[in-house]
Amino acid sequence: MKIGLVGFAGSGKTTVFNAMTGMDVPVGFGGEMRLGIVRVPDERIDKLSAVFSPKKTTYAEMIFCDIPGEHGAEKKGLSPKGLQQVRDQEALCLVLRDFLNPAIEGDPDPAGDLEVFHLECVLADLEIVERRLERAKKERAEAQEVAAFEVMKATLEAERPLRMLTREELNRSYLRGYGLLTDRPLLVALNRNETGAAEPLPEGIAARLEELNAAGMVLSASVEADIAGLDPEEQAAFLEDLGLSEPALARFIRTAYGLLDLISFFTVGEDEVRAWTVRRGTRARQAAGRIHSDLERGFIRAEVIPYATFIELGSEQAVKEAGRLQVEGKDYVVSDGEIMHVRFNV
Ligand SMILES: Nc1nc2c(ncn2[C@@H]2O[C@H](COP(=O)(O)OP(=O)(O)OP(=O)(O)O)[C@@H](O)[C@H]2O)c(=O)[nH]1
Ligand SMILES: [Mg+2]
Repeated sequence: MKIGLVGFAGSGKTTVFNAMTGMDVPVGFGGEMRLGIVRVPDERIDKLSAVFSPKKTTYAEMIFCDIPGEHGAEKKGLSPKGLQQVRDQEALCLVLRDFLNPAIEGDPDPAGDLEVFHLECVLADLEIVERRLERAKKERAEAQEVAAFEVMKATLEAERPLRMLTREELNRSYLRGYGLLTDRPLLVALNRNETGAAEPLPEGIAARLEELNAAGMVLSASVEADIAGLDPEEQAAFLEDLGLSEPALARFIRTAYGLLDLISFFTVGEDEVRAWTVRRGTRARQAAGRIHSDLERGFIRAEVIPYATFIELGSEQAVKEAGRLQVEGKDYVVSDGEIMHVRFNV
């Protein structure tokens, strides 16, 4: 999954990025867009790896993309280049500044920034949708496509994001390829000083996020930067002092998984224990395709063991002997935490 950190200049995106990825990109001024890969912590993989002692243990990954804000602009906002970079992301994390930044005039105004960002995305989408609608009409495109763009236009004109529309209201196959911004899943991270790090989201912002169908969380990029170099015990003590139970990365990943409706399944063996990420509702054959296209093409069946069953019985052999190995066909819907062996023939 590719998640883009967006927001206005000086909101703390690069600081968040460094803390999450362990990289050391200079902060305090825009710079270039950067990519960083983060390992998704998963205790289940730790345990499976302890059982199998594989040559290789592979966790799921999340790709963070740090997109610099617009500097020196009259109004705060995203640059055309920034907008283009945002279009390439699967999901967006909007970092809102809720701390005093000496380089930026005035008090922080996260609620105001949220509105500016939202409106900017709405207008950028509206421009594309209006243009496409005009052309569709001129070219006498099929009625359903015209109708879909009419729905999008009306939604955006009401300043509502496209992600609010249900599958019944909007056939998203028409919108593929346009990179519309307000259809992206949105996670808003309110970036605070350490004093506010354990406080919840202000009610006004929480309510607004619900309206926008977006998820939210509070973090303190400076706290995360401070704990990044500590060992786990020191980290825990530091966080506890601030009233926090875990680093922001863990919360961030959970929130993002929920937002994107992602689950993990596992493959195990002496060679490798590995986590794979798919959308909830993915069927066994498609899931097999994540591992290798041959497994999808030549799919015969999947042998499935829920993680809890494996832990309860302790080995694959014990699961088989207890008659608890599930043998499933191509249309079986994979659940979070299932261990899968795909039988295939190409
Ligand atoms: N006090 C405090 N300062 C922070 C926090 N997060 C970031 N900063 C500071 O704010 C300044 C800007 O941070 P950056 O991470 O560079 O901000 P950015 O969003 O990447 O900015 P651009 O890339 O220029 O758009 C730096 O001096 C950071 O040290 C925070 O949580 N608390
Ligand atoms: Mg930056």
